[in-house]
Amino acid sequence: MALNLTPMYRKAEEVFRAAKTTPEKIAALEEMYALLPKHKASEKMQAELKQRLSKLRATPEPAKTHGTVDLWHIERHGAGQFVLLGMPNCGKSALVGALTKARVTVAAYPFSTHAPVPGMMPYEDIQIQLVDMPPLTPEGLPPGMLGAIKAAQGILVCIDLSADVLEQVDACFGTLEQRGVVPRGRPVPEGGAAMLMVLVGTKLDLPGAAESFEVLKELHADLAPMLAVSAEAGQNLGELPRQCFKLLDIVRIYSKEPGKPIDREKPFVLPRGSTVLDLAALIHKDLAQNLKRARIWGTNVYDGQPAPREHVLADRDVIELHV
Ligand SMILES: Nc1nc2c(ncn2[C@@H]2O[C@H](COP(=O)(O)OP(=O)(O)OP(=O)(O)O)[C@@H](O)[C@H]2O)c(=O)[nH]1
Ligand SMILES: [Mg+2]
Repeated sequence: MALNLTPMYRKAEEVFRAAKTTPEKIAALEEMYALLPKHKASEKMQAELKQRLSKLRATPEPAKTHGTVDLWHIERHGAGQFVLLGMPNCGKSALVGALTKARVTVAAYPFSTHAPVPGMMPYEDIQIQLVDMPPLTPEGLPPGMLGAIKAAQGILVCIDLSADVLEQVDACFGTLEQRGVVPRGRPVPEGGAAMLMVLVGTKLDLPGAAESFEVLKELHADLAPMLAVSAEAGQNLGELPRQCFKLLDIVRIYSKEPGKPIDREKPFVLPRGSTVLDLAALIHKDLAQNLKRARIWGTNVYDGQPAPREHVLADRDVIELHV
């Protein structure tokens, strides 16, 4: 059987030949892979392309330190940062695309994401940062990726519910554990990191997905909190930010200037257990030093009750600080 390569494929091949840098070569090879007719006669070529891609990904451009941006450094924004990890093609980018305004690449072929892409996911009146990541592979992680994972607070471990779920769970959690990344609450190996983790079953709209999710819940209930979603059908997407918020264990506090209305636009976000003094310090260090008294509107208090500096704040409390 002939390969029947299309003119578009030939064009992508030309682009590959002209490519100078590794990312350019990777992008061109991905295009070639996407445009290669998928049939029996092209199987050898598909395998070759995949092999060339893995090789290129394993030998990225040398890290540049001067005047360039470190791709793997994702500045934290919002109330918390979660990275999405999972096997190739499991639906990470589609999920980030559905929950944020980030410009992600969603593609029917594996390895379509090769650098982190951050986006902000709204939850009620705050935002939580999601970071789309390249896939985990048996060959290992690209240099820089482990650092980016550990720098986040949490991981959304994405498991494609339309594929072999148990295999993916072993591969994903195994890859992380080998590198010292464990769920919070477990002993942390030296140099490792304890992280918030959620197991997110993806592609819930596909046949058999709901049943696979039940299997996961039955066999791996102790691994991490779990939820099943579909980025494409929009199933359960509201549950994901709620779960992230719950795990972050934070409180939202609104400030009120004396004699002025409450600023409900942008809450301050603090770890649960924070006090009035912590809030003052977060707003400005001088404010903490000069704080004379505070009043509080919220949970388990009467409106405008005086609050001592060590008063522990509850989610959605309103605080008026006097200096
Ligand atoms: N039916 C269905 N298909 C989905 C869903 N989410 C993603 N897909 C499809 O799965 C394929 C892979 O999606 P991506 O989001 O690119 O997967 P990825 O995990 O980012 O892939 P890599 O970046 O290569 O690791 C695409 O063809 C998507 O259209 C979903 O919820 N339902
Ligand atoms: Mg992707």
